[in-house]
Amino acid sequence: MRVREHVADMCAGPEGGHLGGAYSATEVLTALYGDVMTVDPARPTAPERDRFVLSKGHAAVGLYAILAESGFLPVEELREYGQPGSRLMGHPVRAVPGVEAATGSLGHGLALGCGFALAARLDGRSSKAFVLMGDGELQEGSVWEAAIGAASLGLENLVAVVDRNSLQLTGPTNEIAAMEPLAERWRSFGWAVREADGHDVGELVRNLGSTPWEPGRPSLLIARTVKGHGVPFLAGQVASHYVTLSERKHTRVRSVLRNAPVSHNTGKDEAR
Ligand SMILES: Cc1ncc(C[n+]2csc(CCOP(=O)(O)OP(=O)(O)O)c2C)c(N)n1
Ligand SMILES: [Mg+2]
Repeated sequence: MRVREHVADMCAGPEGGHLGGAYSATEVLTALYGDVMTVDPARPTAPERDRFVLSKGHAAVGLYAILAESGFLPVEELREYGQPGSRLMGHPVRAVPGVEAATGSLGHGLALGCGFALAARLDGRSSKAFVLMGDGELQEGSVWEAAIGAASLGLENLVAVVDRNSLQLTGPTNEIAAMEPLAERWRSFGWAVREADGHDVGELVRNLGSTPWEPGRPSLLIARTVKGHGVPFLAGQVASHYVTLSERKHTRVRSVLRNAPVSHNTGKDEAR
């Protein structure tokens, strides 16, 4: 799929990029921008638009790719990623059309989403706020403050997705900090919770497109994913977190993506 190819191209530049977390989130981004969200690239600041916050801002290369494929940015601009003077930096900023918030310091996106959702309610708009978090990111205490706030305010127009790729910067999330039972934890905070195959666009659209799942509650989707999904020699590898692809590796990644397009159903085979 073109999003993954763009990401590979960006990660082959001098800046490198967070490929693993962009590939685990590719189908979530595709579902959101392709079907679920009400956004218009011709009017990126229209008041009635839905808001998206990439709380795991390090996956910026994935966001730039989907924004370009959705018409917010010229596809050619992706070549400028990481170059001096480019607005496409290692972490996203609001100078980029479609980027609602500067992110990269983990743990802040859910609170931003709460603000967007509350503002919409106060203004009488039907806009929703969508927030994508990493699973390692959930170790930030501010996430749980925002989770309490969202449920207390009854923000049913807030939708959060956890990219549950089970890896963070230095290893498996469950070995670094106990994460489970993740769904029960969010439920106990007052959220409506569902789980889905995070590489199945249809399943993601069905779930993310039908919120609120419970009246008066914010929605949390645990998207089961594989870090680096789509390229067998990177999938499920901690080392996929941040890569600068050599010319040889770039060619290999491009040929895998071209010759064996990613199945949207499961990442399990490719993790082996
Ligand atoms: C507050 C903060 N601490 C540390 C970092 C450095 N950092 C960048 S990515 C990352 C790991 C995040 O893991 P996860 O949330 O699971 O992301 P994913 O696996 O989706 O890439 C860390 C620690 C950061 N960006 N912000
Ligand atoms: Mg992770």
